[in-house]
Amino acid sequence: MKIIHTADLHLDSKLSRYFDSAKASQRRNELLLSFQKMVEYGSTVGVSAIIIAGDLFDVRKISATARDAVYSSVVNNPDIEFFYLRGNHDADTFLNQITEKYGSLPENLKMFSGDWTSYVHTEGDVSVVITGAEITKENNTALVDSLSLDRKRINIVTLHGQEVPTAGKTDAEVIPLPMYRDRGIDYLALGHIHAPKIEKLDSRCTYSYCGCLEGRGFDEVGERGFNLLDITNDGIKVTFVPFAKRTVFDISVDVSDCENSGDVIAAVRDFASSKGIADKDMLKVRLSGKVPLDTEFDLNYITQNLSEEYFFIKVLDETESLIDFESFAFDKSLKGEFVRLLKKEAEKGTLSEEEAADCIAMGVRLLMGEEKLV
Ligand SMILES: [Mn+2]
Repeated sequence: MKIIHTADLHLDSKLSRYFDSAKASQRRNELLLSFQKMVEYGSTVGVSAIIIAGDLFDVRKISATARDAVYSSVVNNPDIEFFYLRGNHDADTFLNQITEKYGSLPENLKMFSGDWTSYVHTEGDVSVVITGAEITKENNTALVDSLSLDRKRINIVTLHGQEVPTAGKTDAEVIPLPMYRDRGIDYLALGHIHAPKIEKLDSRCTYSYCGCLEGRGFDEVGERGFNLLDITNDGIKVTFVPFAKRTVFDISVDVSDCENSGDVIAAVRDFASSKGIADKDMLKVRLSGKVPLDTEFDLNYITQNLSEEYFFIKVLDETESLIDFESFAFDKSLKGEFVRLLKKEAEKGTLSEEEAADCIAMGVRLLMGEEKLV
């Protein structure tokens, strides 16, 4: 038996932090398409269930496009049972709207509530019990005490919340993970944390945050996808399947040897390709290293050039200025006077060496008439 474990799709995310409205709309469609393609993939490899461990939607007000596409994916795949556990981002909008528009929920869409609900899911001679409960601030600490599983069955438990080491009183949606040890769980299908992780909880149980299906911003760097469970009566094999259309990267490129903006562009390009970063990807580039004070990098020009090559790029200048004090020692200009003054302040201890270097870099750039000051 094969089961997909997915979570945190965040369909209809606004995505306005980095993208203009056209790009945000494109990316929103891509999130939806990835969901549809994952279901198609499941159908192709013979998956009999898809567990959505929360945050299918991002916002209360969902688009008709996303609503209808998700509905169609469910009804057009009657051989797959969809186990949809709502997360902190999910509202009742989707369920209410499809009930209103289509008359009822699809038969193969199984829902959960604030109490434990179990479904027996069978295919051939393999039968699993899928149990889940939606965590709220009212039930978050008591929930684990009321979990009762038949240890003779293959048990999958699904939850959406932040893993925490102990069960303290809190308003947040938390999962006191150690309390789920030795409860007869074979696989704990979690949602809420967007970075994928697969670990053992006890000798019997594997727990996993499968992560979000697509990275949306620079807090979601790295591979994204879903988990594919291969279940026999001997056990559960868990495989992470990378599936995102685009990957988000955050890289640091040493530009110490670059003399101008063109060199920086070439250095970023070389570094990105050495890391296997493709033009469809999104990247944040931190320029690092030490560059001479009189070297001028034009961040706007660099960004615009590289924007032609990647889906999205953000360039930050994190370089340090190399200041050759000797070269200013006899400089009769205002610049030389300024550097000598600050150097003296640093020697007196009025300014730390770092502060003096920052002031010198900023001041000298200003005096040289550079467009960008920071
Ligand atoms: Mn969440």
